[in-house]
Amino acid sequence: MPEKTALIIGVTGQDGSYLTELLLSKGYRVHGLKRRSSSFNTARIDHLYVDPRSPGVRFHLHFGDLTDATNLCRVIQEVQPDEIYNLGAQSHVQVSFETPEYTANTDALGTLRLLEAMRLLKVGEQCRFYQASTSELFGGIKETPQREGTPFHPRSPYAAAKLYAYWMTVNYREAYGFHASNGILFNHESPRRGETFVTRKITRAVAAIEWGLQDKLYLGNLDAKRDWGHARDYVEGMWRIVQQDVPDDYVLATGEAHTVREFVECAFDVVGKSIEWDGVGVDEVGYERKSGKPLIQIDPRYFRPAEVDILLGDASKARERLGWRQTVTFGELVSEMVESDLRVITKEEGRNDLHG
Ligand code: NDP
Ligand code: GDR
Repeated sequence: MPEKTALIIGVTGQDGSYLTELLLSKGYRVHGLKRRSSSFNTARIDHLYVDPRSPGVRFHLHFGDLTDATNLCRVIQEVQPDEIYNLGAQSHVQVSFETPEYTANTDALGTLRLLEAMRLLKVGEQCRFYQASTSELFGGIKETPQREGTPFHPRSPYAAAKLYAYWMTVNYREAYGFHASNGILFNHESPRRGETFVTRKITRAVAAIEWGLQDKLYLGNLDAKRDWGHARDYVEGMWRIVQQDVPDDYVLATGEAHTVREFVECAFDVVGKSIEWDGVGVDEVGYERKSGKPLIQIDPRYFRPAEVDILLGDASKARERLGWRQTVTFGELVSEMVESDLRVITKEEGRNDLHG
């Protein structure tokens, strides 16, 4: 089989790093778009990077940005990819309320810029396109489980921007015959998850509290329910979506939802701390049962202007057509993230002595 070339937008993110690993393991040549930053932003892919002067290098990085159409055109023209994965986004829901215009520019118009670049450069006929769509599209829909035909009701500037990107992907498929597909992915996490998403915020805090470096964890809405899977499983699904002869849209989800509160309990459980809750609303506190020490407190700053109460997906279509299923359970995911942060935090703080 001839070697394929993939271009990953958002290569430095959680999913970008796992997808790069997957595609390299399949023999792909992988090109990634990375943003210029005043500090290093390649920690998640540093282990994959090889000096470009070495022979047989298959992983290459290009500077670029979804807000820069000429840059996207140039990179696509240079790389001539067989597959483009658009994982680039301002991906934080809470932050999108503070930066709605930037979020729209990157997440909505950025997707349009990519699709237009493919059309203008006439690569759309041979190049396949994957759009990182999201369960946030369902937002306000309380009816569960949510699947491909479920109506959309975005509840944030992020979700509204992603809704535009979703439909433009469908539109380029219908209007120009592009092989363009949406993966409607429910939350997926890992030890590489950004530190300000709730799961990683919790697992980092568990580790820091365990090592005596932090007293308390401040959180927002403990009752939100999410369908949490492992990012490594989900990038496998992305690849399978792109390999289909006919482009289409697919939900990837575990079919199991847990509250933020349950995630907290499960994470503290990994280090042998059992949590007891007392109080209501913003006065609720989570205590360590044994010592009575308050460990979790509510901070209203973390409540969102419009919340998404429940996301729970039905991935039957992906199971039947792609043969995709998740391999990591909720408990395994939480344990892996806590165990990893127990190692990372001590290393960061230079407190490796505490391992002993
Ligand atoms: P991350 O936030 O970890 O990664 C986002 C990536 O996009 C980073 O590489 C980031 O670069 C890059 N990026 C941000 N802004 C721009 C821009 N203006 N131009 C080019 N690149 C940009 O997200 P995840 O890996 O978790 O998610 C991948 C994609 O999937 C995102 O589009 C997200 O919205 C979507 N998604 C994620 C889900 C999840 O649960 N993880 C679920 C459903 C959809 P930098 O590193 O420099 O910040
Ligand atoms: P989400 O992820 O909004 O689902 O978007 P996040 O982890 O930020 O929030 C999940 C839920 O936890 C509640 N929550 C808190 N969230 C954060 N970040 N910090 C807190 O302190 C906190 N306390 C409670 C939130 O209110 C929310 O209900 C993620 C992103 O990866 C998106 O890019 C992606 O599209 C969706 O998942 C599917």
